[in-house]
Amino acid sequence: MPLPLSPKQVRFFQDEGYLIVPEVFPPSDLEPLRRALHAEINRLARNFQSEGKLGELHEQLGFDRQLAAIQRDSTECGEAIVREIIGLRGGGFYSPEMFDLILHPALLAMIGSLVGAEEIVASPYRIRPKLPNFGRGIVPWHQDSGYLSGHCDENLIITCWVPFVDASAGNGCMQILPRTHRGKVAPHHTGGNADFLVIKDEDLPADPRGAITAACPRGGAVFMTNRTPHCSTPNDSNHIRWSVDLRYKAAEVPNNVGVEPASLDAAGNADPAFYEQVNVACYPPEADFVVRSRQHPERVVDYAEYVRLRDVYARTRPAFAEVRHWPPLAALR
Ligand SMILES: O=C(O)CCC(=O)C(=O)O
Repeated sequence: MPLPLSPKQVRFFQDEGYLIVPEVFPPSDLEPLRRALHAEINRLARNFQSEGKLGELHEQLGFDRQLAAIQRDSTECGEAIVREIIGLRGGGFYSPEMFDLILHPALLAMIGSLVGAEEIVASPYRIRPKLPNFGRGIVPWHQDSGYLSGHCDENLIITCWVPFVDASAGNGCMQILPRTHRGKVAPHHTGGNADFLVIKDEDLPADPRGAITAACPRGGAVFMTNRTPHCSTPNDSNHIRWSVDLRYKAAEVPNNVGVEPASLDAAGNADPAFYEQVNVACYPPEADFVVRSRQHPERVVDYAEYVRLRDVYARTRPAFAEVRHWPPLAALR
């Protein structure tokens, strides 16, 4: 029986805005996903090889190093594979093994301690292959709410960051500003490193203790709130810092469960007031889906439905994608 978080861990999360649990599941539970990702990298690399764009596949280097070697040989192929894996707006890598991780009973037991054990909705995730010395992997200071619609600022959305390798300062784990998650969402700007959003230093919520380094071993997870400022630093190691950031929330938090994107009125969606009136998802471009429901167990998605939802959102590219506008960094310089 998977264990929920202890009351002490829950209190720590509530006070600090984050929690690192070094042992959520045995590290071997990640092997099927690591193998599936490795197979996908080989598939994409072989395609480039057959097009004459890539010489060596570097398969023998294994999951932790292969993509970095491909990137060294061909920036074009390396970056294309990274983009394909991360994806945006419904794209990105997915597989039964990825789905199994999202529904991992040990993770859901802990998420249940933070958002309520009965009803849990999962939101879009990002897999991040942070290559060694790869500038685009450095994520500037932000709160995840910066990426979400403003009507969800006061809601709790859990980021559950799961490394596929031991993550440390050396390979570019996250930095987190503790005890700063209760205020308003800080102003963000577009045009940060690699086009990520960024909070300028002077706008970062202050905490006398400064940032913590969120090192986390494989098999563990870092839990954060959507208003917890965090960033991630360069990978100075010789291997890839693989991770995924999963997102979960209670069923009461705005979501698009059961909403087929084509059913929303595009004209209405152009009006910001629209978002005040209806239960629009916190991140409308991608599908939310039920992963636990005591009241309506039939609503818990299976893999086929999960794939269908991802696909329909990716194809529809809803007109209501842009719900929050931040000023560009450059304009303020
Ligand atoms: O994985 C990283 O390097 C950054 C993750 C992040 O910023 C996030 O999960 O919001």
